[in-house]
Amino acid sequence: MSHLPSTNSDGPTKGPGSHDVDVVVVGAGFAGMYMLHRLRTHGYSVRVFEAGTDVGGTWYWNRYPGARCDVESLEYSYSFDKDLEQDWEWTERYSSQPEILAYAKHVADRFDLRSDIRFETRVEAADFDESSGLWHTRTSDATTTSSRFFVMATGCLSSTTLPDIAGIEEFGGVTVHTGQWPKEGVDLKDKRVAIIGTGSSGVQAIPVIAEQCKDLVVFQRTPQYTIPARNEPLNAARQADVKSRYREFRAANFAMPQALGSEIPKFNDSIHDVPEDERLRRFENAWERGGTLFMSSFNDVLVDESANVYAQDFVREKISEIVQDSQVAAKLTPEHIIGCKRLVIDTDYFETFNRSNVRLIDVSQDPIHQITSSGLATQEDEFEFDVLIFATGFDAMTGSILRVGITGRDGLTIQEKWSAGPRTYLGLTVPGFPNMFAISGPGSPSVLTNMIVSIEQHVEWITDCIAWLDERGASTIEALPEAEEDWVEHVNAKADRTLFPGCNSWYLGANVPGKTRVFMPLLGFPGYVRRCNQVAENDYEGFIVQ
Ligand code: NA7
Repeated sequence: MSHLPSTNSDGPTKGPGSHDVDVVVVGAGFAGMYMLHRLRTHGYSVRVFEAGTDVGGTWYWNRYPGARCDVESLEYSYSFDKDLEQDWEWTERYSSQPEILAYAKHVADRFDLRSDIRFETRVEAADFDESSGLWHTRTSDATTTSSRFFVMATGCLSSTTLPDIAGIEEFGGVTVHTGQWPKEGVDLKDKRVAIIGTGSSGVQAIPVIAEQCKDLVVFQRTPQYTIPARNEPLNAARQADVKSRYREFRAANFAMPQALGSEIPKFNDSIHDVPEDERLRRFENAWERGGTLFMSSFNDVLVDESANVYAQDFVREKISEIVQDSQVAAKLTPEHIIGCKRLVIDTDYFETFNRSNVRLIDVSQDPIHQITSSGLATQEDEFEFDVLIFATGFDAMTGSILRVGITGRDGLTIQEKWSAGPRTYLGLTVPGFPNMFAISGPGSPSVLTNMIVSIEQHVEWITDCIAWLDERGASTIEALPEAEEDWVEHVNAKADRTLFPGCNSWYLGANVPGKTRVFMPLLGFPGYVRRCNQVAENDYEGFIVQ
């Protein structure tokens, strides 16, 4: 238990014992914002801590040029308030970061969220005190807040990673990570720019930066399968049509495996059962339509390696058609399973390598040896530039949870508990950590779905759970070890039936040296929702309630 000074209470609290607020929430992204709103509407007092100066989470930090959502804007939005849904107007098929951040700010204004959010305040530690049954959350402003419940709403892609390259501190120009892009922007005009990394962030940023800067050198370790997004201004008639039947539209998406894309044609046949011309026609239609559901052209592209090869070949052929220099095209051509690293969607990514101011360096052949004061040296060459951009990704799904010193029952820390990889029950709770919840935690569908749909489902489940505890006068809920064991097996079994474990993706933690290789998200949203509902209906089976 912490002995630091306690903050004053923010308002009415419910339930037993004396505490500052009912619920502490970490993070004011889409998850933290809705958690706050939902708990308030149920009469709970809440305090949210947020390291940034405003709401938005992922969309607050990822301000790099070209940052855009890969879920369509009419779907990537809250569904909990009908008036909000009707009032907000999206302008593009896929929203840009500034528009999504503006939406988050609008939601914060509309529901007066900021009054319960403490900005520029980082949560450093949270301890569960067994004698009082309360959580004590210590923050960077040297205060401690007591609460009955503790909710991690820290996002799946919040904890940025930098590669371990010698001399990284030596560079004399501007160094920036795409996931921590400065609010004031970075001046790229007439600058020589280098970017390391060609995941989704790199693929989105490269075409936009190439247009702004003098010269761009792209350091690529693994070539990327990327499908055109076909972003465009949002058709007004389409927006009006969806708004006229938003409930039905949301419900149809809610029933989809990834909680999105109900109006995109799906096929439930094997790629091996269709003739070649039909196979090509479907892939071609998906390529022309744009978007991540390219993989849904057949039912086995992500489960059967020989089926997957057809999709690989299709994209490889496209790359060779688009990229004019055959040597550059060869370097840009991936060989791995398509879709097992997250499929990227782009705007003019491959086309950008036809520009005279863009150069591609394959660091799998010629690794980066050292960063210098004026640029970097690979084993065979030297490069000078003014701006160095790391698009090197995140310690995904667990990074921002493990960065907080969370201590549960019997002094067990979350770092100890997850030393061999994350283990949860329902992706929401962890045995040994009573009254703690993670929104879109490892073991939940999260990053394999439309995140906002997953967030809403989690927030509502958590709120119902807290209200249920209060109705029956209970004070704690804690997952049972055997429920966790079964859940981990279930998540692994689902992944093992697919090709997802077959390459080095951040889904597996493979991008972070030393991180245990575990497939973290759960496949299949509707089955997950059914299970969560069943657990609640059966008086929270798999939990001990006291
Ligand atoms: P990703 O998808 O993890 O991509 C990171 C990129 O950085 C990827 O191309 C990596 O290559 C590359 N990388 C990482 N370390 C190095 C070193 N040391 N040298 C060269 N290249 C390196 O992160 P993003 O930010 O692009 O996207 C994350 C998610 O955000 C995305 O999937 C969307 O959901 C939104 P690698 O492939 O590991 O060889």
